[in-house]
Amino acid sequence: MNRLIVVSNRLPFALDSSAEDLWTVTPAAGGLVSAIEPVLRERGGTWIGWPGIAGEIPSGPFEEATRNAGYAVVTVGLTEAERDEFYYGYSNEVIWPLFHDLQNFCNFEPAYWETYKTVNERYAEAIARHCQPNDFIWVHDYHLMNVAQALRQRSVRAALTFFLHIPFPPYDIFAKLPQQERLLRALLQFDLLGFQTRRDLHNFLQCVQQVISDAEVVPGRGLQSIRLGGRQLRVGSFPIGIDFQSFEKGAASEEVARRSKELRAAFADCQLMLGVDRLDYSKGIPERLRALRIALERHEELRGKVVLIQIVVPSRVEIPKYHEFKQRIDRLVGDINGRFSTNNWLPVHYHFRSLDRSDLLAHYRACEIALVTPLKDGMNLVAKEYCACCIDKAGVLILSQFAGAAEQLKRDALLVNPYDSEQVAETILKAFRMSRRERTTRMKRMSRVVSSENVFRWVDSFLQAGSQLTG
Ligand code: ADQ
Repeated sequence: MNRLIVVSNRLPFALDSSAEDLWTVTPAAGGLVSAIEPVLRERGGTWIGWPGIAGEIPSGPFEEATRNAGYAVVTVGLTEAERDEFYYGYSNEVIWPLFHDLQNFCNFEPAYWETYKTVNERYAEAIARHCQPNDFIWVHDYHLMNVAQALRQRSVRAALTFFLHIPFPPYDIFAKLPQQERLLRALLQFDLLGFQTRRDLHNFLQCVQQVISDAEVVPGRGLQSIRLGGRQLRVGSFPIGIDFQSFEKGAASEEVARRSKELRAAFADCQLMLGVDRLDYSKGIPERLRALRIALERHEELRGKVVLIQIVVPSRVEIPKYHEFKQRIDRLVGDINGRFSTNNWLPVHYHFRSLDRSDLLAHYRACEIALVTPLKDGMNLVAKEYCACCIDKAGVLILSQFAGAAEQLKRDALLVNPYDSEQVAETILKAFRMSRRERTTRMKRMSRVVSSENVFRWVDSFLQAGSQLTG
């Protein structure tokens, strides 16, 4: 088995300083980390990334905190200017909005691209320093699309693979990117490219055919191939999943059961609807609130009978656009509550903070309806986590047709166009009225899909596809 080198913008450990010379290192605990860590430990390997703080990285605290990780941890440093232009700039003001079809949010500042390349080269240097010829190198996400190009220039021969966690846009949108050809050619330097859904794969192939005239797409049954300049690379879709058992077990625990019961008791006689999102314009939060406002205006039977618990996790708040965006949400919540609340009923309960895991699970377990309505999303794990935590199997999932998760859950979720507030409003009513029997039938089927197409299977299928490269 080849050693695994995982490369992502952020490491699964965050470094922070609470005071001068007082450093803290906090391990991250997402599904991705819990799926990849066991493989890293078993095969031996290295995780390369940025610890999340600009400027010099003190080696002492980091080495100490990661000594027992079971794999090597290699840090890549960024200056403040690089963080601003590579991370906030090209990654989050160009690629993120464009790849979510939100071209009006893009700032195509030319300097961003230069810094993006410089920083990608730094990641490539770190990989080149730590890899051996037979290593399996797995690069993650949109921050690092130029890494293979930089590695090829350094004559690294190991298998280079890449997974894109966010959507890949259709050609009409991608064509706006000033660096469209350079970026595509850079991606084509990988040996395996993985996308979340067939939609993204299709869009990517369409862009290659339009932009790279010397590339030839060779259709295949599972994986497809692209021939270019005497090389052949593979492309495929690999929908990411969650650690289903850990969510289900957590939600069934006594502590979560107690918290969920308390939550339900606080809203007696109401159906609870849940929204859980990072603060991001791609998540469709204002559109969802507008839909709720229409639903309450038009359907009296919902008044006093439904409550939306909207949790917004602070994210990128230091960017002015995000701050303004938060104010839009604040105003909409204020407007809805101002118009419809009564002495004993508040339609929207809004929390702007992160929740600890049991609290998050208790919310998933307690709410009868989940509103997952991003304008576009690579996958959306919240939708899957909700299904795993639905212990009574009677929850209704209202899901955006533009979330990657819709490809797997479209049969039983209530699919909506998040831009169509009237349709979302009617779907809220439909969910509210849905019989217990129908809810259970649908949720049982969705849970089965989420349980079988879990994150461990995702890792296995990607590594399996990659093993064919060298094998
Ligand atoms: P994200 O855009 O971050 O991920 P998502 O897939 O929904 O979106 O994941 C969010 C994660 O944050 C979930 O695992 C959730 O449990 C956690 N979370 C949400 N609210 C929380 C809260 N209040 N407190 C604590 N934790 C909370 C990107 C892409 C997605 C893709 C993933 C994985 O944008 O489309 O699904 O990567 O590939």
